Amino acid sequence: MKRIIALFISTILLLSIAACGTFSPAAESNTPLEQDKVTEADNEETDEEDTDVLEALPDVVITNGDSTDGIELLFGSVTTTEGEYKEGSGAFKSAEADVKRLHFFLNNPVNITEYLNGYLYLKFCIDKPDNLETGLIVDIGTDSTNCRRWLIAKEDLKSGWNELCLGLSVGKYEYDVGSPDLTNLVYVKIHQYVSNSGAYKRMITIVDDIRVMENLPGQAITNCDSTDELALKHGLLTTETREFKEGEGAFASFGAEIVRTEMTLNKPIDITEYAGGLLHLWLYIDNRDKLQSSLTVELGSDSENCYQWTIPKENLKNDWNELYLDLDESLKIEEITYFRLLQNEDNNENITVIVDDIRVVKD
Ligand SMILES: [Ca+2]
Ligand SMILES: [Ca+2]
Repeated sequence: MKRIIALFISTILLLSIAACGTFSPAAESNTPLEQDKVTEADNEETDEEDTDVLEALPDVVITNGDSTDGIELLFGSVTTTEGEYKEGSGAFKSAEADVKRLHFFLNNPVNITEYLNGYLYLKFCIDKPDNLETGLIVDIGTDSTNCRRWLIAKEDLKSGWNELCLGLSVGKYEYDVGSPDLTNLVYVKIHQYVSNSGAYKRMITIVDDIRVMENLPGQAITNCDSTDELALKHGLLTTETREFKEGEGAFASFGAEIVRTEMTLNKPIDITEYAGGLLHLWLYIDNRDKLQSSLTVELGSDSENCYQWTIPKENLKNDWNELYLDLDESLKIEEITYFRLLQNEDNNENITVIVDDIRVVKD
């Protein structure tokens, strides 16, 4: 049997946000590479897949953090120290005990109105997330009283580098302050989310590679927004607020079930270029203690030919969990038509389990 159990599981949890990949500077290479492909295809015959690529908008880079060219930097400074940037040659760093973490204006406004179903992406490093009082606020827009705002709980940041993909559409944790002009985005500020202004603790924060992108990185298996391209054999589509993490829906399973989600895709998805990468998914569970031991995730062509991961209940929290699971290179599974999430025991307990944004990304 072509199976493995991958023990690695990391739960980078971004409560307030859509989703995010642990890919390395892949974001900056995605669009140019894909555009190259389109150009080549256009010279020959454009097939269906290439037409999809053609529709992707290029990322809008707000700053690569390498310098202050084109930027009026009001808080933070450029670091070029090895290990203190993730992309290019530098990033914006702050090491003060201050409510502000990064604040700048762009000299040349950017228009992001075509990306409002997309994502604000940034690489964010923090040495001591526990030194935040509550969390972070990320603002972009016109000025401090006219901006789109995201709230990020400190529990959803890990010590070290985090990759944040903040959904640009307005939701529970993302909303407008005033009336930001997103045709002329000039203002970016990252600051602490505090309930009362006290003495701020010292911490180091670094921000690199801030960009706006239309699509999440990697290759979607399904965004779980509809059942158009697949047969959902266990679970059902939900579009209730708070019951999805990305887009407009997710696949939910309520009550006592062993198999929580099972689907077969109408068309195989080629993941060859993601061998050795990661499977990403959002997984919600309302009460992990009602599991006897664990959940299993399967991805492949069927239950006999698949990657398989066992996730102990201790590795989950009672909320949304963002999972990144290793795609073992040696398995050589190239085409995906099958996904399943199941409990490892039948404990006859009523549990709610939801999955969203199933996607493969590069490591
Ligand atoms: Ca950089
Ligand atoms: Ca979704």
